[in-house]
Amino acid sequence: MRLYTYAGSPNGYKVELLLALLGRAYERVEVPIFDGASRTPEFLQKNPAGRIPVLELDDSTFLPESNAILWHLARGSAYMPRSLADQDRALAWLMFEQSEIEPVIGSARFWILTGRDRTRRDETERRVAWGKQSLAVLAGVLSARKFLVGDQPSVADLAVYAYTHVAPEIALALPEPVAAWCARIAGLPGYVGRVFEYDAKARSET
Ligand SMILES: N[C@@H](CCC(=O)N[C@@H](CS)C(=O)NCC(=O)O)C(=O)O
Repeated sequence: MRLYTYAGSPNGYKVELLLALLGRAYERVEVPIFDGASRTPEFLQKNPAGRIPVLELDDSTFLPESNAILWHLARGSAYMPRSLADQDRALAWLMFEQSEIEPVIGSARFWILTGRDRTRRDETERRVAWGKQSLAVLAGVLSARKFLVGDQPSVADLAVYAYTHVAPEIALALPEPVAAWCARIAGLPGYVGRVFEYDAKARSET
């Protein structure tokens, strides 16, 4: 298994977190996305959308989209909910993450940390306010239960955790139930944290 990823990306991190929790071996290939490395003809063969993460499987096929990769890796593991009904619920959280967290908290964070907010102030403010609403949704759910689906950590928690736990970097405070849930995830055996840093090229908008 080979993972094409970028160290500054929480989308890439969510996959590496699950791989670590599962104790799975893989080859890691760093893709300098701000040098255009995810847009070369060669990389576009792996993912026509030109984005990381991409997982190269043992049969030499490529799987893009962080949450699809999580789903693939979680199959047959303790991180896949047992019942089909709970699997449906986990899938709903993966969709929630891609519509209410990643393009919301993730985009606002990227713009603010790389100075891109200066050219899109209104949109940044809109997404920060929207991110606050998404965190409130999570707080409501997590005030009543320990994990997002059932009473065990699952693929749903890992997908949602990646951009949620870094929300405080853009002054989006985590409501108490969400902070407590993040601490539960960070306490899982095999957990790996990550210090995300954008390289200098990420800060220049071309
Ligand atoms: N929905 C995709 C989003 C992936 C994504 O936005 N990747 C960014 C890094 S976080 C990327 O590769 N950007 C490089 C580019 O767009 O050229 C996923 O969850 O995997």
